[in-house]
Amino acid sequence: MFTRAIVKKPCKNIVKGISTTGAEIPDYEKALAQHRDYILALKKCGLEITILEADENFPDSCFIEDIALLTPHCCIITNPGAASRKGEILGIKDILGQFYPNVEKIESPGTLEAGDVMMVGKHFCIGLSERTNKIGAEQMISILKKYGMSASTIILRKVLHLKTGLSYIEDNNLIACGEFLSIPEFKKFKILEIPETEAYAANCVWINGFVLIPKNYPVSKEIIKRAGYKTIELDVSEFRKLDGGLSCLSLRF
Ligand code: CIR
Repeated sequence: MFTRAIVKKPCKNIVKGISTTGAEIPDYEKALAQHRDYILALKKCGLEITILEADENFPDSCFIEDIALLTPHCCIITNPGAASRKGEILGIKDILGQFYPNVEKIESPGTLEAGDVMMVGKHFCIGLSERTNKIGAEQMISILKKYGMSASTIILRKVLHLKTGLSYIEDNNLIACGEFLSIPEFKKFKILEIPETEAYAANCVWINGFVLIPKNYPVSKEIIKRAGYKTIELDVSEFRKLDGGLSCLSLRF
């Protein structure tokens, strides 16, 4: 169960955020409204929310998931691989320190973005990506071990972050799409396969029995409902324009 979440409001400079396609610029006002609805959904799932103010210095800073990993036993501030995102961690130590007695840190030359980390109980899968390197993953593994947890790595081929194409929704159910469908390590899970045409919906979030899913992905919604979950649909079109999904918008713990 989760009891809390931390979110960060989108800033006006979100229009300058990193995008692999660059095809569409997010609409700031719309992003703000979508972010407000996201917060309401987290509240509906029973979470108490800490809302951080927007920071115009960091266009991608609303994707707060990437800058820390919050576990039941410790929290770890990351070292984002994207140059424009490295400074997003400034100030986060004081905030996390309000909730965690020990705050750990990934150090250069290690890089890691927590969108590449998926929690499965006491085990963590870490994606090696353009943002998360081997040194960063090794640092993360040894910190987790120190607190009685374990981790393993998976090499990403196509997607930005591990959780772009993968979401663990508890009870041995793993939502997966594309390159993650054939990974031997995941054979032990019940795989809920998201079709390539709805790949964006593979990034969803389990919170206390609810699954937050992006709006307008009917096949995925049906698959998740049939697996026994209550779903909450959210429009995150403006964040999608920057390759961001539902999980990226909060730190849940
Ligand atoms: C970036 O490229 O870093 C942002 N535009 C999107 C980050 C999305 N975060 C995530 O998937 N965990």
